[in-house]
Amino acid sequence: MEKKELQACKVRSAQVRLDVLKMLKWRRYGHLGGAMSIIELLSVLYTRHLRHNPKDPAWEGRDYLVLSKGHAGPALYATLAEEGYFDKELLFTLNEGGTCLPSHPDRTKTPGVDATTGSLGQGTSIAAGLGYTFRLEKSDQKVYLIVGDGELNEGQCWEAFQFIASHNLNEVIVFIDENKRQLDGWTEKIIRPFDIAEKMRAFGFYTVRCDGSSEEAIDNAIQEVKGVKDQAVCVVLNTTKGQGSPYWEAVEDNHAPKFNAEADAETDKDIARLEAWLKENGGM
Ligand SMILES: Cc1ncc(C[n+]2csc(CCOP(=O)(O)OP(=O)(O)O)c2C)c(N)n1
Ligand SMILES: [Mg+2]
Repeated sequence: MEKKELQACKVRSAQVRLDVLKMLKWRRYGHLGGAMSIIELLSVLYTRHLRHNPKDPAWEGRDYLVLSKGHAGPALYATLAEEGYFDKELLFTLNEGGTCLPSHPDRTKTPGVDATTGSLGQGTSIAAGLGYTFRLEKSDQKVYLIVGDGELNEGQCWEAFQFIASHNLNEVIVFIDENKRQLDGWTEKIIRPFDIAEKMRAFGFYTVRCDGSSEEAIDNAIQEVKGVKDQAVCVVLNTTKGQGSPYWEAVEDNHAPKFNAEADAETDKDIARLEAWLKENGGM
């Protein structure tokens, strides 16, 4: 990736992280940890890979983004707002009655949302079905599927993965956000995940690992798997729950925290730091 493009991705990540923090602080609670850990991935996908048209969200030739870990909706919404799908002010209606931005994505409510998700596991089957359709239609469209590491506890993921691998369905690119925590703690302590990349390889996937906090590493991983022929592909991202906020990374229960005075003060520090960085880097 050229320096200028990398910088554009980093600016996008900072802007989305800023908006996610502002939204959740305003809302007083929300799925912060798992939203923060996919921001760099979304930045790379939307600025460099996804074929889509914010002016025509229902364009039939588009690539699809399936956020199977639907609780990370705020990160997707902030990204879609940056892309111009809707006005940024709408971010501050998150999860309110009548909003078009429910806490979990709903394809009937939000321009740019391609799949209704939130019941963990189900997005993997949706993506498999979309990918198979593109195969049957001989279309070069792609599905970018984002799955959580705790979500892998759902057996449905493995049924869908087996289908994807069995059909060498690399129309679907599977991303696993290995942030090492799920709803109520460390995945290692709740149900041992073992080596996720090795499990995907055993299922027949060409699998690469990358640093999920580095836009450059993510882009390199995507370029690599896009070059693979006749095999299903997967990228396992090494991330941190709460990524990009020293305070929230350190909070033990950062899955869906409620804001209090301490959280407000610490989040304000993150917001000030991100705003200053964006000013220096031409993002604001
Ligand atoms: C079928 C189903 N069971 C339980 C839940 C409740 N739930 C929401 S998020 C979550 C944890 C998911 O962990 P992970 O995939 O690691 O998410 P992340 O760390 O990215 O936030 C759970 C159990 C759900 N949404 N769907
Ligand atoms: Mg997780």
